[in-house]
Amino acid sequence: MTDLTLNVPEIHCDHCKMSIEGAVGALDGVASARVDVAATTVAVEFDAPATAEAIVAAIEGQGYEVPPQG
Ligand SMILES: [Cu+2]
Repeated sequence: MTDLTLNVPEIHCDHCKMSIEGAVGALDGVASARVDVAATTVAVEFDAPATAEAIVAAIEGQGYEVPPQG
């Protein structure tokens, strides 16, 4: 299991939380997806076939920019 935490600055409310958790959680291989609205982070636990790239793409697909991390 891989833990990935992404900072997504455009997260600002429970709608963002529901949209992102729904999209990321629907990916095959994702065990859990949790958005912290106050911290603007998305914490994901996943295994193959999910990838970090697919998770970022799912977030971007909901309309949120995922800036370079780190
Ligand atoms: Cu929002």
